[in-house]
Amino acid sequence: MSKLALITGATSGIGEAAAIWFAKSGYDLIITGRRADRLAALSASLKAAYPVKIKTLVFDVRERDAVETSLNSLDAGWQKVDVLVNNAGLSQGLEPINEGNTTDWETMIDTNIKGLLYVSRIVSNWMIEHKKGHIVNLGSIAGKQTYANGNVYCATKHAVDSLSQAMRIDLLPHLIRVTAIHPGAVETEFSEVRFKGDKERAKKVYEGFQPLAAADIADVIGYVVSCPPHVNINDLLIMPTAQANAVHTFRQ
Ligand code: NDP
Ligand code: 8X3
Repeated sequence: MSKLALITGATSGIGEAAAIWFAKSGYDLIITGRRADRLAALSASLKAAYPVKIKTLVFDVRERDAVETSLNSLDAGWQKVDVLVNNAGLSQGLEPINEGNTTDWETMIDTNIKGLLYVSRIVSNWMIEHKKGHIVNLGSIAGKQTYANGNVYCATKHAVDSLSQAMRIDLLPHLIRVTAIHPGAVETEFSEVRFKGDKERAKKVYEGFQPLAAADIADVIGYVVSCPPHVNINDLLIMPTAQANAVHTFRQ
């Protein structure tokens, strides 16, 4: 029987690359995001390339009712999730705390923390029921280190770090594995979203050094879920070689 992975935020970047890794590795998939057209295109291309079953679910992780209705609409077979990748997330803005846009703050908190919790609550219960499961949370170097003007984004990723520790404890009696993956700079749509469509400013973030690619993180996710059942990678920090930490990047 095929294994099943549920990936939130599969419409671009790390989530999309993870979906490709799982499909290539023979997993059936539930892929989610807000952009229905992208989910449909990804589903079609993966089904054309690999013998996998794919369910697409369109919802905004910030909307608790929508998350619950959408996930609970899955029939019993689709609830037997082996791997949940809590990837949907974003940053909005890069301003000092006294100038921050409060709507941006709410968007980040609602997406990166509350959205992750809404999805995890439902899926962890399925995992408990089926006596199996592995939750992979996308944290960030921003969840290990706070950098100038990163304030609320960094706080949300510190929360992901903390919630990953909490899940590991609370789900321990059920032997559900929980891994937090904390990447440094990965060139995706992340900076374009942070700078609200300003492509030039977004491009500058990755100038002068080789950032990670989304596929690099997908490979790491693939590694952690492929470990034998008695092995859990708790926490992984993965940086571009040219980036020592959140603030020291060697640019040429
Ligand atoms: P992208 O912007 O390329 O992808 C973000 C994904 O999240 C999209 O699929 C988007 O889908 C989804 N998403 C965002 N908001 C919502 C929402 N409200 N409801 C549902 N889905 C949502 O960025 P990345 O791939 O880089 O980011 C993926 C994760 O990795 C994030 O959690 C990010 O914080 C983290 N990360 C990224 C790093 C980087 O440098 N890029 C480094 C460290 C961590 P849609 O818009 O269709 O809803
Ligand atoms: C994304 C990486 O350094 O821009 O989480 O916060 S960073």
